[in-house]
Formats: sequence, C-alpha cells, structure tokens
Amino acid sequence: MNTEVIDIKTIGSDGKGSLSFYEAQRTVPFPIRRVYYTYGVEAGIERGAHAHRDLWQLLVCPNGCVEVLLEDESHRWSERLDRPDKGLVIGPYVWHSMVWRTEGAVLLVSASDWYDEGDYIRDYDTFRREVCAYVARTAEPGA
Ligand code: T46
Repeated sequence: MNTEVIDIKTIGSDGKGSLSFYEAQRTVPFPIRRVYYTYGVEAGIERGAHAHRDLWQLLVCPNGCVEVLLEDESHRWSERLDRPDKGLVIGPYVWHSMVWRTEGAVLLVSASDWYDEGDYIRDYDTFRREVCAYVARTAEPGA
C-alpha cells in the first residue's frame, strides 16, 4: 500500500561514469516541492520511525547503502537502497525507518510538499490507529 520500487533511468557514458535522472510527474508519480538529503550518518544508526499523513516521497541512495524498514496496515518488510538507480516511493500512512548500512551513505529525498511537522505521525500507537482508519476510508465506495 502506497509504496513502489522504481528504476531510475541511467545513462552510461563510455567509461566516463553514469548519469541517473528522474522527472517530477513523469517518472516520479507526484510533483516535487522539496529536496533534502541526509549524510554523515554512522553505519548501524537508525533514523525515521514515523509516517506521513499526506506526503509522497522518493528515496534514493546515490552512494552506499541505506535499508528502509517499512510497515503499512498489514505488512512489515524492508527495501535495501544499494544502487544509485533504485528508487523507493513512499506515500501516506507507511511507517518507515532508515538504517545506515554503510558509512558515508547519502540518502536523497524528493518530497511532494514543503516541510510541515503537522504532517508527521511520530507516535507508533497513533500510527496504528490512523492507518486502520485510513484503510477503511479509502476502501469506501467512491473514495
Ligand atoms: C522522512 C525521512 C525519509 C526540517 O526542518 N525540514 C525538512 O525538510 C526536514 C526533512 C526536516 N526538518 C527538521 C525536522 C527535525 O527537527 O530536521 C530535523 C530532523 O528531521 P527528522 O528527525 O524527521 O529526520 P529523519 O531523517 O528521521 O526523517 C527524514 C524526514 O524528516 C522524513 O520526512 O520521511 O527522512
């Protein structure tokens, strides 16, 4: 629910490295209003542990490896971002944490909206309550 792994288009250039790119509302399924990146995190450190109510985001690890632990209404799973051409889209009501698997890894995030602390659910019990209500709401006919 509300997650997708996408291939980031990559052009190799004859022994001169690679160029990867994505485009809002083309290969990325939402408009992009904000870009941020997290770095300087030691291996083994976990960040995140929250969900968003409205935000859509694309996570890419252009260097190193970050593992993303995910939970929606009924599943727990993880995705390893260990290639610059792998992207993970995370939408509303997906609880996520990011674990740095390699020193020097950079997590690049493109988000559908400006920063708004009110959009975060940082309390796990609140997440469980709200995700069930969200699933019930979106399952209604005409939703
Ligand atoms: C997410 C994961 C993948 C801002 O002031 N502006 C910003 O655009 C962001 C992203 C954060 N902040 C502030 C809020 C906190 O005071 O920076 C501080 C650290 O944020 P946080 O602890 O939420 O960082 P992470 O790495 O746990 O989570 C971040 C994003 O906040 C979050 O939306 O989905 O990366």
